[in-house]
Amino acid sequence: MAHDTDLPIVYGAAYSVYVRAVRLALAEKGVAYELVEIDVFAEGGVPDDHLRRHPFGRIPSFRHGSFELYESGAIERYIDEAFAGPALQPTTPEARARLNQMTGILDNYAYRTLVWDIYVERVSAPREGRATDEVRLQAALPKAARCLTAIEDLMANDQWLVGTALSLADLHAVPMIGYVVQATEGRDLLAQHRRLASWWEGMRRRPSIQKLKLG
Ligand SMILES: N[C@@H](CCC(=O)N[C@@H](CS)C(=O)NCC(=O)O)C(=O)O
Repeated sequence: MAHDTDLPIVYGAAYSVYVRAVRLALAEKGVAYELVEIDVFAEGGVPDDHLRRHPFGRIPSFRHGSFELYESGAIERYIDEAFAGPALQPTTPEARARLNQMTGILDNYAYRTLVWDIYVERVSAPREGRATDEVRLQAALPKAARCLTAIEDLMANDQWLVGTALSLADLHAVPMIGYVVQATEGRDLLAQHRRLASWWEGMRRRPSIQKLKLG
């Protein structure tokens, strides 16, 4: 059970896509929180105390009072429903279904391709002294294009992914798009998706996104 005075805790790392999405939801609700840094890639493996919070050893996990939760989608919905502030989920069944569909597409088809195959290969690998795997990157481009087209085809309008206001779908997508556009190929792909590019221009200016330096 959580009380109004309990400060939520996000366990994770500032670079993580899913930690970022949860932090954006907290920021947009105007909720103060603590970020406890966890190194899931530590040499000795995932720290034991984190495995107790998250049996799959991923980030983020979350605590509010005595209530503990993992899986970013569940955490984002809890944040929206447990705290005051602007609603981050639409009310109609159709728009709510779209929100679930969008986050499903992002998690199941976009995340690996945009972040690992394109951003990590083009931007992080050389930064860490490793050569880009060009075969992996080139193979990812049509898959990434399919993801962006699918998202764009479902977008509610040029401003929001679902519904008529900012929602968890936008916040779930921002960290992935924020990574892929750091690669030349990712910027080119986004430019070929006019409505999504227009959405990104609006999103990247939001204070919550600027504060985490995601835009
Ligand atoms: N389905 C999980 C995915 C979380 C996830 O994959 N997080 C990444 C960081 S963005 C992670 O923990 N990676 C560590 C690993 O793959 O071992 C969620 O939505 O919370």
